[in-house]
Amino acid sequence: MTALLFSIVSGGISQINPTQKAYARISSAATSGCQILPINGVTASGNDGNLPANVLDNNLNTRWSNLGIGSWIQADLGSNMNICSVNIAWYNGNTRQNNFVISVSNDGTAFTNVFTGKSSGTTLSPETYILPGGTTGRYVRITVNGNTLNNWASITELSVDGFSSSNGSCTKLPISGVTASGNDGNLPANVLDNNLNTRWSNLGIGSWIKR
Ligand SMILES: [Ca+2]
Ligand SMILES: [Ca+2]
Repeated sequence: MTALLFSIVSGGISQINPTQKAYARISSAATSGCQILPINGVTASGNDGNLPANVLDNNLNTRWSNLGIGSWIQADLGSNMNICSVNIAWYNGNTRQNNFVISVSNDGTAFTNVFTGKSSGTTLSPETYILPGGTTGRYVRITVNGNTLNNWASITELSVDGFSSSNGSCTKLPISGVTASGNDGNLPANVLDNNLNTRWSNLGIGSWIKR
């Protein structure tokens, strides 16, 4: 299921001021039960003393930093997850734009790029980057290819939205057998025979059937 998100970017739309714009985007994040996923830990290609774990402390005043094009930090979700979006708060995010790539991996070795773009350059708050529908992985890596001022990679907070694969698709579970408090000859197993013309029956308040 998808949702159409419609946003007014600046002010309203009017014939008086037709230059104001609106945009729409398709998002699966709004309806698929995406939520913040637990992150087991983070590792990075390096740091300058501002440690990777600083992106998980819910504090915009602490950061991970590393100097150099291609610096990366990656989150371990513990197991394969369906990933909806990645939220990144950038250090000095209101004064410079970062060039970056988001990639995902099942094994921590082979990564697939799922997002390439720039940060807005307008905010210190987390920005949400929506990934293509069907993105799955255990490891989420952000590779920073410099910013508009220098080649530092600096992120203050990182989180990942998604849902576990087991919640994503419900399947019918096998039932090996059923028992009941009693029956009148219409046996409990009749509820498992895919035949609407057979039934389990028992007389009495509190009659029960269980698997
Ligand atoms: Ca922080
Ligand atoms: Ca039946």
